[in-house]
Amino acid sequence: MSKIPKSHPRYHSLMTRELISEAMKQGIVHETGLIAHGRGEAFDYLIGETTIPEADVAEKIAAAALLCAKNPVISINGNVTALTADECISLAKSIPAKLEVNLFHRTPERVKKIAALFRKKGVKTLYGVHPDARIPGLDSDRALCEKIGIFTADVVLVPLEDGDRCQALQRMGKTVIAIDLNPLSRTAQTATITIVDNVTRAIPQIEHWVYQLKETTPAYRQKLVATWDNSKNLEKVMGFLSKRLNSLS
Ligand code: PTJ
Repeated sequence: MSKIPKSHPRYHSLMTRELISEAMKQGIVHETGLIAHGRGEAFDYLIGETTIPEADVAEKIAAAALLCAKNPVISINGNVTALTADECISLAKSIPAKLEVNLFHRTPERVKKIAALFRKKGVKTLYGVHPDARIPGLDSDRALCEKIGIFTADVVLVPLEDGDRCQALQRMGKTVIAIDLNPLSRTAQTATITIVDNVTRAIPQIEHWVYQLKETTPAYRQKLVATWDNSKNLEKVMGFLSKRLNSLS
């Protein structure tokens, strides 16, 4: 990794870039993952590189949905592995939830490398390595999944998703929690719960809420999920963005 001085005003952002770039060299992140990261960075800049209140409330509802679920699954891709493997493992333990590898640019080599990394970090079962089911209506390899994992999951957390699978999972009747810095993306627009935040901040914050909400009753958590209005929250995110841009101009 390149040496970035800690005093650099963009230290955190540059270090994150280094992580993504290193993971691409190792064959974990697909080269288009760099482009996706750049798009994410641009939106993160616009929201002020912080968890905005609208994201925090969505993270709370996401935690409630994951705790209410019978078979919750966290979907893992290249970028998520590079940026938040430890945080996803920790979140999965706190719920508890399954971790399933699901790649848009799927190759046996990438799956193997990602599985090896999770194994090294102590994960005994990473689902999706040997898929035995397909998500209906999807032609890409994103459709490949595991019967006891994503295929039968009632709640799926999909950090950094492409819109097609998000819609296909919705058609299967699942609750889809998406983390996407772009509030205009198809994923953001179609998910059941959309978190407009950086995955590096969102995953630990969902875990924070998991522990807070474990102190409440199942009825309270169910009510939080049932009364969630995703469109309204997305409207508020857009309101936040336009206010922020106006205040800066
Ligand atoms: O590892 P694979 O093969 O499954 O491929 C993963 C990528 C990310 C390449 C693939 O899913 C893809 O092409 O995604 P998209 O369609 O480019 O969408 C990625 C979305 O994630 C974009 O809307 C970005 O704004 C957003 N994004 C990028 N980085 C972050 C992010 N959202 C949250 N946190 C980030 N760090």
